[in-house]
Amino acid sequence: MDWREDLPRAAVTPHLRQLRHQALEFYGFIHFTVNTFTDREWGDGTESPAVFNPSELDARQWARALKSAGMRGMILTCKHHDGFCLWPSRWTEHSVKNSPWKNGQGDVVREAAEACRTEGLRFGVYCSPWDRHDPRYGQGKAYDDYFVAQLEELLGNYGEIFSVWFDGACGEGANGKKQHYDWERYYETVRRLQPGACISVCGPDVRWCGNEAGDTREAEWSVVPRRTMDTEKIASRSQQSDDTAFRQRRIRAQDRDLGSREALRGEDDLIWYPAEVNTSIRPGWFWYEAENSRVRSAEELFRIYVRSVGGNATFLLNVPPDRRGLICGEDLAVLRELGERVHVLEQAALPADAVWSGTPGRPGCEAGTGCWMPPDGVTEAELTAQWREPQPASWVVLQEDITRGQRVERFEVELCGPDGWKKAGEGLTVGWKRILPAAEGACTGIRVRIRDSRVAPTLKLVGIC
Ligand code: FUL
Repeated sequence: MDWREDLPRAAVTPHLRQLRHQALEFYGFIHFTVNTFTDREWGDGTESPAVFNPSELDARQWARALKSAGMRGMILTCKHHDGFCLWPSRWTEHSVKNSPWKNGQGDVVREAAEACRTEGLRFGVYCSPWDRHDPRYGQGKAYDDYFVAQLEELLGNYGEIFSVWFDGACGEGANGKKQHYDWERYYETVRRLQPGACISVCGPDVRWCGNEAGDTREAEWSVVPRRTMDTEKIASRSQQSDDTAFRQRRIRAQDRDLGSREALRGEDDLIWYPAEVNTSIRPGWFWYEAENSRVRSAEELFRIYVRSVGGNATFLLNVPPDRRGLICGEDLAVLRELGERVHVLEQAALPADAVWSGTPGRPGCEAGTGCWMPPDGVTEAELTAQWREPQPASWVVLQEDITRGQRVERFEVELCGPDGWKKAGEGLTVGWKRILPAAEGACTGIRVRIRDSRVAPTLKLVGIC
């Protein structure tokens, strides 16, 4: 195929806010609300604010715990489906202001935002469109007005926000209330108040990966057809299981292939819409005493990290505080151990004396300059680095320069060990980052063979650790 046919696909690039979001790689979800005190996953909105009374809430402890795992941000469930607000909203009585916590004078959103700033994390807000408490839900504009007024509080009063997470869940069922959200108005509100924030999941900037278990795709493409983002369908997914048109739609967040050449054939409206993998450290999203013994191991979470961050997605890991308002010891230990492993991966590099050879880069984009890129028309290429002192390699880390789009479609990696060159791994996409296990004791060279690429490939990092 003539490489020029791939130009439009390779020409789709991230917005600056998406690029900054991708660079965060790993950040935490904090699910905390009345559910923490009632042992429910979905509150029904009838909970009394009186149940919300954490005895030792310490958002600094949350921030430190997330940081210890190598996370760079925190997203707080400011309002979950039950409608209870963790900040003293002017627009409802259903909030912390009517709880016994701090005699109604507290503001969890403020404490979390400040803790993030102090600990050097970015802060994001989850605000559920589905609201089971507010009577305006289902009344069209009256609810939209309420929701937008709440967004204005969250986005106007708590400093810089990096993510506004719009959940698509709705369990109203066929005979339940129907609210047709005014998404355009919600998005306009976010852009106006927080132009640097990404609108995630039911939004145009970051795509739900399609499951909540931590599963990832073998090939995760950030360039997908615009119709992948059909908010009305995503938002009502749990209401529409009987909707045949919905089931027959060719593109769903869950589909295995959203962006290969085959998937994009005939699609001429493409967008940059990168994936986020979200899952919980425990079986539930909220804390339950009974699940203290079911915290996932650092090893399992690290595997998800490698496949998500190292598979061109971001990783949002939920860590729910308990009734004290603290993250428990079990979770803290796992996060610390996970952080030690993540830290190793962040050191991936090559020895300073590495000498490059292989397909020459175009002028200004030679190997070793921070971004190698051969001339136009070169879609198969190889790049080799060799050095003197043998270096242990448990992992290989590759990165494309995604400011030039996502290009690599198939690659192989070889390492030069004591017995010469041996294949260490292979893959399809690279994108922001690809992390591959490499069981090579000590090596003196690495070779990346690009077998196929949409227009000339780029590599901004080739590293081992
Ligand atoms: C889902 C919600 O229904 C869960 O309660 C949780 O908040 C999860 C992150 O998203 O859609």
